[in-house]
Amino acid sequence: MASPDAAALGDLARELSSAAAAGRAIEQLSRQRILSLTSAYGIQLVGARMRAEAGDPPVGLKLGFTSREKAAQMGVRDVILGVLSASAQVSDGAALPLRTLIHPRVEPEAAFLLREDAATADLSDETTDLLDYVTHIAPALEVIDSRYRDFSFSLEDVVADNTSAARFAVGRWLELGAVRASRDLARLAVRLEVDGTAVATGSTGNILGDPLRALAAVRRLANRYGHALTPGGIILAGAATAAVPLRAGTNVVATIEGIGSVSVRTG
Ligand code: OOG
Ligand code: MG
Repeated sequence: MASPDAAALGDLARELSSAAAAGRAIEQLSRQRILSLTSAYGIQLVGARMRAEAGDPPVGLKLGFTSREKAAQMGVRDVILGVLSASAQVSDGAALPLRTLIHPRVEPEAAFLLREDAATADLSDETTDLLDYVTHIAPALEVIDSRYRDFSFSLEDVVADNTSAARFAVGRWLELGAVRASRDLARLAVRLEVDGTAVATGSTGNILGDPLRALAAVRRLANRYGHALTPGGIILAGAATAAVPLRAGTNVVATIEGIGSVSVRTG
């Protein structure tokens, strides 16, 4: 088995993008070739660039596997970074059609909003603290939808597949300083409800011990693999619980104690 060259990375990005467009799962890329983590991020970034060129620009970044429960659910260890594209965003309270998705799952998350000048942050400087660039925090939910059969993959596969990113919704932004003045961000209860029933519960502390630690992970991974910060962009800090399969015709609500709720109606 050989490793993919630059042209092959483009072909693999197109294969994943076609799978997403058709709503059909494909075999894990790592079954047919040797896939390094660097090649996997290369495929992910080519895919994001192709979407941007087609009029769907990045609006932020997301972390995956920041929660131990999630990492155990998927059998992986490392934290991973993905790109949030504009078309993936669904408004709070809006309809979210599942028709085009393969086997969607939902997870409750926390989102950070970056300042306009965040894109000027020197990511290669280890003393750069992205917290200095965060203005707001909000409850969020992410819908993940692996393009791989059976939602099963290696770390490299899921990185190439843009960390299963499919849809996300963000609730009302609160000023981070004000929230931190009255709350310990590492100890807020998180709840995911479907049609009024709690289907997953956890704590913001499940996100790397403290969701603010997500910012250091974003700096490190973005610098290492070549992701850019979007001015005024969104950062999804990662799930606080395991992901829950989504069904059509339900009302899904993610709540972070003291911060608020965000919802979508699946169709
Ligand atoms: C990868 C995405 C993980 C999170 O919040 O942990 C993720 C997957 O589980 O398919 O988004
Ligand atoms: Mg997630």
